[in-house]
Amino acid sequence: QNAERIKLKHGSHREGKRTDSVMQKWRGNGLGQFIHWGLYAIPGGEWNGKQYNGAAEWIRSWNGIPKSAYDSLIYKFNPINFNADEWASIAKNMGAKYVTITTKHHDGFCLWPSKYTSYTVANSPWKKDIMKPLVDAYDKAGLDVILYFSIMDWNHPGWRYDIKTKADSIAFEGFKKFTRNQLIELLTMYPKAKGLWFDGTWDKSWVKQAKFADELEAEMRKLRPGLIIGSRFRADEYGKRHFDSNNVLMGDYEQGWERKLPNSIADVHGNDWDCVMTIPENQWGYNKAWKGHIKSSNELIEMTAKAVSLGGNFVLNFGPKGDGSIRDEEKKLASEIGDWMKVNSEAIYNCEYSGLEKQDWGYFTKKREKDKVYLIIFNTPVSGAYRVKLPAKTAIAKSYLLTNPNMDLRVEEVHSNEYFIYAKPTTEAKPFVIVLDTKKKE
Ligand code: FHN
Repeated sequence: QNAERIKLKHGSHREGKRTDSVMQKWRGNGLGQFIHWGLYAIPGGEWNGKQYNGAAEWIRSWNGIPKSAYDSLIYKFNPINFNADEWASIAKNMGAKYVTITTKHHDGFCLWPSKYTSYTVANSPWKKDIMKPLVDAYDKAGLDVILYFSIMDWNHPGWRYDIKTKADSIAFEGFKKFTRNQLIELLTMYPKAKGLWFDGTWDKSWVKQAKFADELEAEMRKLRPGLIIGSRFRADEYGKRHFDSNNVLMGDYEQGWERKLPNSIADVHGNDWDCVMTIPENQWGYNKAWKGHIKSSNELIEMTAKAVSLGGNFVLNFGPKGDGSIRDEEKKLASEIGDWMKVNSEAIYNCEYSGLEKQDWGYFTKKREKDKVYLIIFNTPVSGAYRVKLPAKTAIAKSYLLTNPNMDLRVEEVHSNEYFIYAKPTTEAKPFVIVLDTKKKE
């Protein structure tokens, strides 16, 4: 197979999962929080009384707004209700183990006082750095921080969607230097950050920068050993993104699962991955008027369980308001998820794909390096019997409800290595967990 491989200078530089402790920690996180915050939170999806139909953080791209009027929002950025400790405590109480925060979204506005542009918090009425209190607060709460960074920058004069002329090329060279400077600046100013979550990397201009991006990634990794970078950062010299021309993942984990989840383990090709999810259909930044279906805490818990059952992390997005406060709907969902996590997180943290055949009642997860399997139940069978198939040489040592380890559940072997586990249907409409301790068959 190796002989058929294309020789790549700027493809993947590693095959298989990273095995170091930083990545092991990331892999065991299970649940994360995403924060989209910036100037777009001020209009909140509405301009002069008119609703923008797209995602609120894209409102600058709407014909209904003069670009200069949007850019002037910097003079209105004064989030008097911003409280980094409160944000961190909402995330912690939800059960999140890490957070990904927008340092700069596509509009180019920087939540840190970058010295490479004037379009930052430093020149807003707020004046102060936003990233520092956030990094410190989340770190203090025990959550890892990942910095979101959009390569695409609508505010920078050198940004191009494609490079077609000499003038484009000169402008874009300036933009590349600026991008490098900002990234090194972020890593230097916030050394506690564990990784970078890149976005806005799909345009031809950036896809053509295989060598530059590859070298920049190496420089960042050298500066911060252990740094986690997903598959959205760079393309190979043939313009292939996420997976290189030999189909090998580029980066430490697959970043393609946006607002969707894989359905089977085959979909994730043995790689680490995260799924980033919005609460309404597709709104990341604050939108005053959430429309359409708003996900319930049960749906979000199910997505978390499904992600972990297939070896990924689930990252739930929050879009704080322009004044810095978090909307009540998000706080309520976070606390409901947190209530569930407080009882059941043993089946989420440091868990992995179980290797067992999926059953109709819900999702299996398995404790890493242990013979402990969890059944996270979302659909209760009327019979009260939960079907489990185990590999030929494995038997059940003990089976119990996570909330009641002292009471064994009745187990019946209905076929060879196929079991029914009997648990009382719960009267409460909440997902619950059955634990199986397994052992090798004599
Ligand atoms: O365009 C952005 C969008 O606003 C949001 O930031 C999401 C988050 O994954 N990423 C981009 C779309 O892929």
